[in-house]
Amino acid sequence: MSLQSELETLATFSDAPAPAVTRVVYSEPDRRARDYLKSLCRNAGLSMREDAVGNIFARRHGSDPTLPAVGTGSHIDAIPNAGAYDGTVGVLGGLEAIRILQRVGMCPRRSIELVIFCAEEPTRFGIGCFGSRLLAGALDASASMQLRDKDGRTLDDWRTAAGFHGDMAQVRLPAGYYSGFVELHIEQGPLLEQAGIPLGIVTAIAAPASLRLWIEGEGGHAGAVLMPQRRDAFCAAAEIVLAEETAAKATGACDTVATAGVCDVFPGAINSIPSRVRLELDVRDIDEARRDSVLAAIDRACAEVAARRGVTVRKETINSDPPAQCDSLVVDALCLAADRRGLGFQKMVSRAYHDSLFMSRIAPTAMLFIPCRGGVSHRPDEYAAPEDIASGAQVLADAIALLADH
Ligand code: HGY
Ligand code: MN
Ligand code: MN
Repeated sequence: MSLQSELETLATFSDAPAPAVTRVVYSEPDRRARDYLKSLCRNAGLSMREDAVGNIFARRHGSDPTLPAVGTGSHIDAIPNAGAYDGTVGVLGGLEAIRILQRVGMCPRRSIELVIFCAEEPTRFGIGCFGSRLLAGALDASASMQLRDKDGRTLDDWRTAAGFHGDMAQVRLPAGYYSGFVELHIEQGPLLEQAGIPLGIVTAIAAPASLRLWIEGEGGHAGAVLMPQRRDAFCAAAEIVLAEETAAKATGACDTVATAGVCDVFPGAINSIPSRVRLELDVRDIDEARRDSVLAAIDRACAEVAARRGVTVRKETINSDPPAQCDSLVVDALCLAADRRGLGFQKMVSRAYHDSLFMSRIAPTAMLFIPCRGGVSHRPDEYAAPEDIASGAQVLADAIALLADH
């Protein structure tokens, strides 16, 4: 079966009708996708393990098992109504890279390990990358047990129902576990396609932050309450969202981005004044201080709007992470590998976050991007061309071979 057909098969494990893909962690499609990938890894002769939260490790042993391995991998979970390539290109491309090296009879000194990270997307528990955060020690095991979905069901409950048991404190990998880590991923932006360049070598990953705001006003009859008496929670929320957008634009840097992707209005009836709103804001920048200036502007806006409109605003910081600088050894291996294949590349930053953002805390890490059509991602029309995926897997294999004999 070809890499392309494996990607197409993987896309069928979904809670949404094709071409959309919805595959939330610990869902039935997630379980079926895991089983499918484990069968592919088994067929490739890899030895496997799963940790207490569901990260999967598939290893090809090197000639010197005492040496730290070279890691590669990505995620298979997909946000609602997403596409077939986000994450999966790095999982199946990583497996293909291992198979390429097997086919050419390369026996590396270092073992090579494919990692299928559990839950890169924030869909279920509101925080992204909880699998790689736990691996890197960026999320405390006991704190992770308190993560809850929007119905209050805990991560611990979900993971045990999905068949994952064991001590969460054992998930964390020891420092030095990998000598290097490389993630293949679609760019999720338009730059490579616009430049007609087949590969992007990532030198830094943006600093993501996400906030949850609860805004409480006073409900009432949409017809009977006069405007001066109103404390409309949704109007207050709208002003805060616009203040977030204004602050992001005001930095003058294209790398500062922000949005409000979640907005729950209560009671949600056309003729009832909103008494309560839950907002979730996402703010990012490659420069942490600039990102934090937007967070500070949001705080000021919350205080000003609350005072003027007579509402209360409660804030929870879901995450506020530093950016990652990729490692020059791994970046150079990717540049050399691309050069040897005669493939053009450009160095670039990643504005999307990835599991590599956390793997970079415990291993020298870099990423390899391939173009995606129109820069589209997190949509059913997300698409990467088979030849770009194949080039990505080949250069990934070559870079891993360099790192595995280093
Ligand atoms: O949101 C992100 O950057 C990633 O796709 N989860
Ligand atoms: Mn994504
Ligand atoms: Mn992704």
